[in-house]
Amino acid sequence: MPKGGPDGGDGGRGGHVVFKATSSLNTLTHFRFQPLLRAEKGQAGMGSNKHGADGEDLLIEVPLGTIVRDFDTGEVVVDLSGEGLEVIIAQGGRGGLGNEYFKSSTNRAPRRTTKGKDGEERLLELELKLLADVGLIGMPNAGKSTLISRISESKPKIADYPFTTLQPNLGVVSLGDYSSCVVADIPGLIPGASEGKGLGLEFLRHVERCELLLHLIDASLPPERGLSDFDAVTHELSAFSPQLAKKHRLAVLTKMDVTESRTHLLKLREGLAARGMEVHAISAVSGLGLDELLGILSQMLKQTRELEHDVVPITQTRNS
Ligand SMILES: Nc1nc2c(ncn2[C@@H]2O[C@H](COP(=O)(O)OP(=O)(O)OP(=O)(O)O)[C@@H](O)[C@H]2O)c(=O)[nH]1
Ligand SMILES: [Mg+2]
Repeated sequence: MPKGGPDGGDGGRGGHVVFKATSSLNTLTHFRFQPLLRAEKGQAGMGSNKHGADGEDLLIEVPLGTIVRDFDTGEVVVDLSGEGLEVIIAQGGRGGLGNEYFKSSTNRAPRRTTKGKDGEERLLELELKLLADVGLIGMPNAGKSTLISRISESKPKIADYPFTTLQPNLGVVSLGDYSSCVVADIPGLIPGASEGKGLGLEFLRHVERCELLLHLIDASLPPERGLSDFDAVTHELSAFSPQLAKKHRLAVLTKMDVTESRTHLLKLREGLAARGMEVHAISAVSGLGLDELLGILSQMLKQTRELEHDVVPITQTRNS
């Protein structure tokens, strides 16, 4: 200000781009339509020593279990595996300093200002690996969605044709004694899923983090078919990843309310036992075996949870 001394305020900080993990989202599809995420600019500093306002942070919700990687190096930036976890994915720029800042006893009329610092710009790749304790796997039509709808609040579409489920569904299942677990229903697997056939491949990685897999087999089909379906899914698991094949897996015979299922039961049990599987029979329609199944889940998860400790690598959490 002529004859009035320096009065240029500092510029505001640019907004950060922040990711927040939430269990209420199950897919990353919203990023497909909105791939460029830009937080608000900081305002320029103004006369009368007014600082520019900071830009608003851009808070983007991502599904719990999203892994953020640097697109070029493939390095994991953050694994958003904690509900509500907020992480700054790109730092906002710093506002420049106005001439007021440079005022001193020896320099009463500084003409100096500094430019701000550009905000961070990053190319990132997001991969979703849902966080569920228990994964439901099996051929299309095995009854996965029907089961999750019976034991949780999740209400997926259920129908008498393959590939009814197109996106994974998560459901919280109460296990009594104040504990609960998250169950994931994924689209059906077919032979060749590990090479990309059907829908399975894209979703197999969701069960990579599960403690336990329930492998559903439609008992109303002829037992030979049930067993060959079982083998086909087993094969896809190991072809996808050896770790996945090594996961604790329980065979669950479904649709036991159907008359044919009862006549198939013995053969299926024998065949699965010969494959080293523990077998459990249920009907999601009549409710047969469901309480026992949840009891088994509760026991198994208790064991694994006692061994496990939660370690989440975090780069920088917001407000820290
Ligand atoms: N009778 C009887 N029918 C069942 C039972 N569970 C599932 N079904 C039927 O089997 C069909 C397939 O069930 P879904 O739950 O959609 O099967 P899914 O495994 O989720 O199938 P995809 O999503 O296509 O992989 C539907 O017509 C269900 O009504 C059961 O316990 N008893
Ligand atoms: Mg389904």
